[in-house]
Amino acid sequence: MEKAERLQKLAQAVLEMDVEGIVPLVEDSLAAGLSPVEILAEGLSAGMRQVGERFKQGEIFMPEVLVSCDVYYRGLEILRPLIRQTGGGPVRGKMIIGTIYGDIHSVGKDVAVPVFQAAGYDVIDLGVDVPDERFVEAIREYEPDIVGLGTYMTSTFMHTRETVRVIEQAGLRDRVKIICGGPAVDPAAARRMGADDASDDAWEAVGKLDRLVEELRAARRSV
Ligand code: B12
Repeated sequence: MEKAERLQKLAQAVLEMDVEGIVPLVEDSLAAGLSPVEILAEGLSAGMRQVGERFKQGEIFMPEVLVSCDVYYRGLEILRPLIRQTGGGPVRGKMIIGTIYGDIHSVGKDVAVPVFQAAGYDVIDLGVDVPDERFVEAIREYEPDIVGLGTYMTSTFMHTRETVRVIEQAGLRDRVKIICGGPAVDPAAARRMGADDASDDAWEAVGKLDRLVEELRAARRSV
């Protein structure tokens, strides 16, 4: 079977809620020589992207989305330790990411993380419902270039303003670029709240991360 065909099958398994089939399919793809990162970013995550689109179009409903989430996580469980072991190529930047305070949605973030890792980012995941102060601590601890805020509801996207304020008060705002992600984000609104950008598509966001890291490095050079 061709690589493209395997990736397509993995995406389809997520979309078609193949709870039983996903584990053998992932194991088979690994045995066939596909890398854990490509299985995740171009197979399973591509499937979750289609799930999100179908839900948006009203073609599928919440119960189906949740079964697809389950299929996605079954695959992710096999791949996560392998991704940690193998690492990637040259690191393009360091990022901390977390679902913002008051928000427990995890799937979008867990789809985005391997896409960013596959693109060469060293990503530290802080989990869900992350208090603003935890972002401050993590900036001090990990010294990232980028802070990724997962905001999956309108109300929690609006919380961005508060998170940015707390980071600013800690005197850390100039050290990082901040990007919001989730289905309800808007780049102009994110900037008005003090962040640098936003994206509702992890694949598109990679270009934004690259640009933000460039800007940050240029600003650091000019100091
Ligand atoms: C699954 C789901 C749930 C699950 C979550 C399971 C889990 N473990 O994550 C459960 C059932 C728990 C849930 C709960 C709730 N949910 Co809900 N949920 C969804 C649903 C159907 C799908 C979300 C999803 O997984 N999408 C697929 C992923 C892959 O897409 P994504 O999140 O957009 O992520 C992509 C990008 O945004 C990007 N990205 C993601 N993160 C990041 C981060 C960064 C930094 C960047 C750059 C990019 C990026 O990458 C991903 C791939 O491109 C959405 C509907 C929707 N269309 O999004 C509603 C939705 C998000 N939920 C909603 C609501 C209101 C709730 C609840 C309040 C209860 C309710 N009424 O349903 C609670 C919230 C509780 C809380 N305090 O958080 C609303 C939010 C409305 C709004 N605009 O405010 C939505 C939009 C549904 C709706 N239309 O009403 N939910």
